Amino acid sequence: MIQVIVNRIRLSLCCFGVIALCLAYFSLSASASINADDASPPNFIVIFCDDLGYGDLGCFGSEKIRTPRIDRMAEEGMRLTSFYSTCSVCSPSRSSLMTGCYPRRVNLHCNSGGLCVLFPADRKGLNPEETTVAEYLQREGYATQCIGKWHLGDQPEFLPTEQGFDAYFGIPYSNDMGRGNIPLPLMSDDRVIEAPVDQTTLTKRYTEEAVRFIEEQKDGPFFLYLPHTFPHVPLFASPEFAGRSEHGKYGDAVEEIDWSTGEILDALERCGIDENTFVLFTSDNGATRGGSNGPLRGNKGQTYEGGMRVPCIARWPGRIPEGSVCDEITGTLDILPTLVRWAGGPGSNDRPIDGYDIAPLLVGESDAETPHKSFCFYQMDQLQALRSGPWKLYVPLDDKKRNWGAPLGPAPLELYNLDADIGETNDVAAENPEIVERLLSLAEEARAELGDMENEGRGQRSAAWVEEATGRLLEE
Ligand SMILES: [Ca+2]
Repeated sequence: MIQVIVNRIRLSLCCFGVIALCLAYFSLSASASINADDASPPNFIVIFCDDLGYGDLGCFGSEKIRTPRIDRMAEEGMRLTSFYSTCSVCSPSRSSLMTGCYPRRVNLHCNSGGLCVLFPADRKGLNPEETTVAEYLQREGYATQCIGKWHLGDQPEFLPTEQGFDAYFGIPYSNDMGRGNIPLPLMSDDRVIEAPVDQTTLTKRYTEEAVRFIEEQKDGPFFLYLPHTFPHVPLFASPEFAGRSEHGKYGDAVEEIDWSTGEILDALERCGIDENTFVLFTSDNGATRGGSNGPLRGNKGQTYEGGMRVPCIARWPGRIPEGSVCDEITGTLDILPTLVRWAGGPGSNDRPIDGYDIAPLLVGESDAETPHKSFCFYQMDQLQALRSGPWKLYVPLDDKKRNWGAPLGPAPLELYNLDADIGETNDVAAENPEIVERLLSLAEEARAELGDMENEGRGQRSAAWVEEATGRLLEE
């Protein structure tokens, strides 16, 4: 009984009876002790697609894209149908997966020039003083590897090997960011090994690296973070997949990711570690118009559901109930506290975070509910919406921001019941004044903690900047 958990950390920082909205210490529940009988802590694999939409997998309703391996993964595990990324674009979303915090808390909601993502040779990056999920797991003796697209800073100080990963293989930012004088680099740890990278074989090479890592580390414990390059544009696939999908190049890229997922699951079985490995498959934000967000409104780049609610599948044979569905509010914020607790890590975090341990939901405890009293939807520095239970409120705005181009002008208050109206088509604000009032007060709590526009929140921390940034180039 190595990991019997006895203490319970309060979920929120309470002051004068006011429950802070977003400030969470690792919550610890009885179910966190589910691996109490195991001699070794579990392995973790997080497969993180880039711009994969809510409707782009067979098990989430796609009729065009064939994803038999991911569909089988869902049959063997759980589909999480109200799982959110914290932003509709890459860098902010990834900052949350790594830190368990909303992007504004760690100041990754915009780049050094106020744009919505980091760019090559950006002076800004994820502050090395933040404790990433990989760093927590390293402390617990995990082997850690990042394979794929990083996008949390390309300066040497910000690379994965400085943020808790023993090794790194991948591209440091988006695959459309290759420039004439800085061709898109493929990196091994902190060195460029190919530039421009041959993107057609990226998914295949990521998969080979992942399988090699699993085989080498099969005695565990390990943490594999696999942030795929696709289906972000421009789209590429290996010759074996190019031209195969009914859904064009987009479908080809997703079907190769499906193959990749199967290779990884097969490797777990081959190594005899299937039942001691938790695998999570999800996306960093919703699809562009090239993909599908299923029944959801909007696309990547928006705070509508289609921009931030993402497909998610969790699998851990013997622990996560087969063929189950969880529609409670969960998200990338929760990955860090959940994995760290399962690893037997500390019951409190180094700094305040916004995520919660969602183990009770994942193992299918019958009375488990979302620990999120509310969930915030920010567009860069602007709080635009908030969900609590089935209700999603768009706060009234003088000038609604978007990622690119001029703001959209005034936006009215709107309220949707997502249980009855997942497509956000029927504004029910007028009929529900008390709910509007309650969600507006939750928005005030979020603003006080995380800030809004030029107003700083009391819980915000700093990103990190270098004096002078350089591009990642092949060494001559
Ligand atoms: Ca993305």
